[in-house]
Amino acid sequence: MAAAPELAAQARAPRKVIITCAVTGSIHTPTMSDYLPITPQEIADASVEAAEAGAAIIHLHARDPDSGFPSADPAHFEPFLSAIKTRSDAVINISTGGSSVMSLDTRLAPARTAEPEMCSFNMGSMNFGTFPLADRYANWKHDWEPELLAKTRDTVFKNSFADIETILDDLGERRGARFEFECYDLGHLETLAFYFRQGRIKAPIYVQFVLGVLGGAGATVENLVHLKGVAERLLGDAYRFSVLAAGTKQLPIATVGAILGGHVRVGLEDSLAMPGGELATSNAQQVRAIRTIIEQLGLAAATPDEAREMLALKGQDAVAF
Ligand code: KMH
Ligand code: ZN
Repeated sequence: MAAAPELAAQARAPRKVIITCAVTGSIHTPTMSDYLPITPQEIADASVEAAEAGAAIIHLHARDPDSGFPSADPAHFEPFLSAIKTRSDAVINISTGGSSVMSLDTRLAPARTAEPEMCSFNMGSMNFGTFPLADRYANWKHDWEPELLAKTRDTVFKNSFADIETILDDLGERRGARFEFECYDLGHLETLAFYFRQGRIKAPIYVQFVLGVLGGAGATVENLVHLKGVAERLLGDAYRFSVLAAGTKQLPIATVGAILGGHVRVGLEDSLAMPGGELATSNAQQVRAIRTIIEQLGLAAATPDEAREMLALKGQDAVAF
């Protein structure tokens, strides 16, 4: 005889949460943290360690190995792309954002060359201000650091409709890339829905709610809930969402994202710190922290292959590196 229902309660299979780790980016500069990966070896090691800690997707930028200056030169990507692919089965997600001072062609070069499973995709032009970060430092390792930060005061991060269509055609149609659609504000979701209705974006649509960038929506629970409501109305069940917050709000806001049914992104690209304000000593430390929270919520970190399944990716064998 079957046991009484309350005795037979089976633990439900935990919802799988995709953890993305963005290991270096183009926002932070070498002076800001000795833990920021700069060289190909450091970027590869940080990526593999993040994957071993539970990240299913690694989001990648490159840097000039000597100066740490943000680079979109495919030659700066190649050494770590092959290393990460050899040492882990993580999904590699190459930035098409590069840095806001780069031309679109420069930004797209690494993804056009490497043909990764995933690319980031910025869904609108915007101000992208990192100049306030300069106020925190008196001395710099490199002259370019304060200069680049100051430049963001009068730089528009350009992502016109023509730019968006170029990325859809070049990387989506022609190279089979799937996208992490970076939505910093409500209008970015409207643009995403426009191209979805045009049939140029296919479900499942992976929306990254990006909060806390100066020029986009602030890193608050209210903004996340509002943006999620807008996405629900515009995209229905065609979308999945992840949450990234810049700065010390990164883990708390990602936690709310997981509670709301989403996936999460962490990494030194967007926050050099842990919630208490102390410097994170590695990307893996942030991955371990959000993974522990996810598991405490009765959820589980998705594997790379589970992420590939959820996001309909083309597979690691279909890349060009
Ligand atoms: N740094 C994040 C706020 C990209 O690389 O294309 C957004 C980002 C964009 O990662
Ligand atoms: Zn990025």
